[in-house]
Amino acid sequence: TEKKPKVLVARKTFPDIVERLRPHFEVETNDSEDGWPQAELIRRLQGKAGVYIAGGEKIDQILLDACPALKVISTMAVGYNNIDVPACTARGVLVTNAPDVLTETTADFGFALMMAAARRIAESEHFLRRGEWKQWSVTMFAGSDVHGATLGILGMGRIGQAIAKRGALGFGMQVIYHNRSRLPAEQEAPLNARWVEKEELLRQADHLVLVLPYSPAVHHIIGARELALMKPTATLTNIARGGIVDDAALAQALAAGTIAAAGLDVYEGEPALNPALLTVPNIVLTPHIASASIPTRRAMSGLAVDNLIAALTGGKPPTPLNPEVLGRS
Ligand code: 8YV
Repeated sequence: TEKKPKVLVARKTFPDIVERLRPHFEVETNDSEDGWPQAELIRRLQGKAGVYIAGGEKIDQILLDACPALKVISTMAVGYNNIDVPACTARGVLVTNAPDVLTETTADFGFALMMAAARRIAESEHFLRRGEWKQWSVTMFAGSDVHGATLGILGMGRIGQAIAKRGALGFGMQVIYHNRSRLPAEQEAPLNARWVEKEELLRQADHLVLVLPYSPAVHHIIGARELALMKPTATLTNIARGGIVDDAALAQALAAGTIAAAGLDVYEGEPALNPALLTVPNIVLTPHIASASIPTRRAMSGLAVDNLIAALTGGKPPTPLNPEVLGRS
């Protein structure tokens, strides 16, 4: 009898979803909540044909060279800046990600973070918890309006468009966006959305939300210079990736009143945080949970498993990133 291929589930996930792999593969799982150190990941990948990962595992040339049996990398994230896709393609390794299933949940969270920043929800809660609420005042934690304001979106992909839809249809916002490519007019119209240059986006947005994929080309694309172009009443929300924002410059801008408030779900060097971010009050900070609803995390995990099964059993993986690999034997 032919032996089943071996796969590694490098991130602990829903046990019933992992079960779906067992009829097809010999499965090794990570049962701790933490990712493995790189050397450990490489060691456990020996002889494995496929691996299930999340956004945190680094798949680079060194790992690929050290794991010649590896044929498929399936991430449960939509973002894949942790994976050297060209290096995988060069070696005939298929990479799949998990788009679409997290779009609406992530847009919900981006909107929530933006609203929390605008209306100073975290800041005022901390004040309350510290026992500092002694009297009511007219301007106490008065923030800025979300409804009717100008929503700026940097990165108008699936999640950006879902945020625009919330702003335009639910909150009567004007939407401006900047993206490498402009949406066709029939897609812009229902979102009340207008493409603008990046500088105009920074100058005009009342609430700026970052939803672009990370690449070295966009490292610190929001730094001191860009923050200085924004309105002093504006908010900045980052649900994209750490490194897009210069966190040190942001902390400084918030302390100086260059902008009013920020909402961050992602950080440079996370899970470590630039300590300066913790010293400014006008910021709401969450630990990379924008896609974290149970149904969505189950859907992401399920899609990653579907991709792994299809790719290694001669099927058609639903969401390949380098489908050109599939034709090769
Ligand atoms: C994930 C994400 O939670 O999909 C992404 O790109 O950043 C998040 O949805 C995380 O990367 C785990 O896969």
